[in-house]
Amino acid sequence: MSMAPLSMTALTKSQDSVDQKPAIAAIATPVGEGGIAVIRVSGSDAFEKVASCFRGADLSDPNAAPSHTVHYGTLVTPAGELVDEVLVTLFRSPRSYTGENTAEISCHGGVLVTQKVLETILSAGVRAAEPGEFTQRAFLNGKLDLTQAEAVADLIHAKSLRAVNAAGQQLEGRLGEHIRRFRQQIIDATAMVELELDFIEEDVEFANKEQLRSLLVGVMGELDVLLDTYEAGRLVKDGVRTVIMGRPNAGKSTLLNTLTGSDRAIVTEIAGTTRDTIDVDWSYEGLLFRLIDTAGIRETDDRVEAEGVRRSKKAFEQADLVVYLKDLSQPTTADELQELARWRMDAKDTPFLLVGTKADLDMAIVSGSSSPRQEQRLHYDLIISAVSGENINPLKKLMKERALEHRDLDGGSLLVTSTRHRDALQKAREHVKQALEALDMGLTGDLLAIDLRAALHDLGTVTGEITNEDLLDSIFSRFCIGK
Ligand SMILES: Nc1nc2c(ncn2[C@@H]2O[C@H](COP(=O)(O)OP(=O)(O)OP(=O)(O)O)[C@@H](O)[C@H]2O)c(=O)[nH]1
Ligand SMILES: [Mg+2]
Repeated sequence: MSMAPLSMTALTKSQDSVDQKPAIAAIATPVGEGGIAVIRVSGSDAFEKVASCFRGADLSDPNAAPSHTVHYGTLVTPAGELVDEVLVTLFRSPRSYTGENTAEISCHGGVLVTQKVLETILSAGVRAAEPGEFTQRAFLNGKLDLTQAEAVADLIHAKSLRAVNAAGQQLEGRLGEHIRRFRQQIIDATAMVELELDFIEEDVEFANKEQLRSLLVGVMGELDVLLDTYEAGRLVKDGVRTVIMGRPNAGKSTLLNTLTGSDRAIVTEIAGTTRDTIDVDWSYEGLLFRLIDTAGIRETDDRVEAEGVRRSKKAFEQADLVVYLKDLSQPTTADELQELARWRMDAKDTPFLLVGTKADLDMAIVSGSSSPRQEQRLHYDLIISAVSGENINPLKKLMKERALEHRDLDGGSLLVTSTRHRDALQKAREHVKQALEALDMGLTGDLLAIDLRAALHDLGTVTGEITNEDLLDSIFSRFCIGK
């Protein structure tokens, strides 16, 4: 008996040739006023369409307009009306981003003139591109694997240098290479199993059971190493969700403003000023923090404030880092001590910083209104003052240190940054584990092969060897139009 070949279902990607698809067009630069704007046109008939409204070299003639050349001319409407002076850069298939014939029209960078250029191209019978459609075509034409296509969007949306680096590595294809290596190892394992299946009637034991076992153990170990990077990868890509919390008037909003150098949050001496959580992105030494200022926690009859407190608690539950502020000018009550102990406990493994604020004021402990015994039970990580600036830089350093503690992150390592990849890798790992168990239990090769095929399938979904319309739609809808 021999197994069916390792063919994959729902394989929509063309491997070798470029699909002949009609041209699409979009503005590739941000909407706004600038020196120039770029309109991108891609598709098998892109050059003919652009040529029909271009006065200059014959762009559809490969001799007059070879690949990777730039042509000056004017763009005109079908009625012959001048639209703009433009430069058209040509990339002939397959030597382009999408793999198709692509023209990039550089025009003057005004909002209306750019729109008019696009409309002129559309009036020549070109369809407006959907978000991410150029990159989707690049993927379907085998120019990029799916991890690389996703990295393009990550790079565009990156809000910190580390996120840029992580996306850059993925764009280079490092994740894809890893996955293809895993797949090859599993294909090798499947081949060993199939060999055994060929001889099953003759009751041949795995000649190479140990070899198969060590191969699978190796793959599982490497999958674990990659999966372990997800926690750091998520922080790098999405930012460290940092919740600033504490009692009303502790100085939370002041700290948010001080860290970000803005006046984003309203600060007053009235306890209960902040009613809703406020998120501000803040990048420090290449790491993105998503700072969340919360409503001060207290019992209240005010319905708006109570809702604010509920939101503060929710933010706390989702935090990657908690910065709890305690106003040092106020005595620490026994209630507050208990409350603090509870927050610490509820934070579980989430790093928790206890920070004393308003160090510039007379401390309650000094003025005698708080008992030294109570204060001694509080171990402040730092004591700061937003007014004098005392310890603000050390606080930034400490926040970064604690956020990355136990989250392996050295600059050069490859990170899994997407939940989609993490989920697929986890599933693949589970199937490899089941195959190993089947092997150890002495189950037959056909059962083992089922698990191995499932693992191959899951890995294939990461790089896009296996894909379907829904998955592609959900990935490319995250892109901007023109990419
Ligand atoms: N002297 C001094 N005053 C501060 C400091 N930080 C904040 N304050 C003052 O303390 C008061 C409360 O500050 P906020 O930042 O609004 O406090 P909060 O924790 O956001 O308060 P709620 O939003 O009401 O929960 C304001 O009058 C601030 O100017 C500090 O470091 N030193
Ligand atoms: Mg506030």
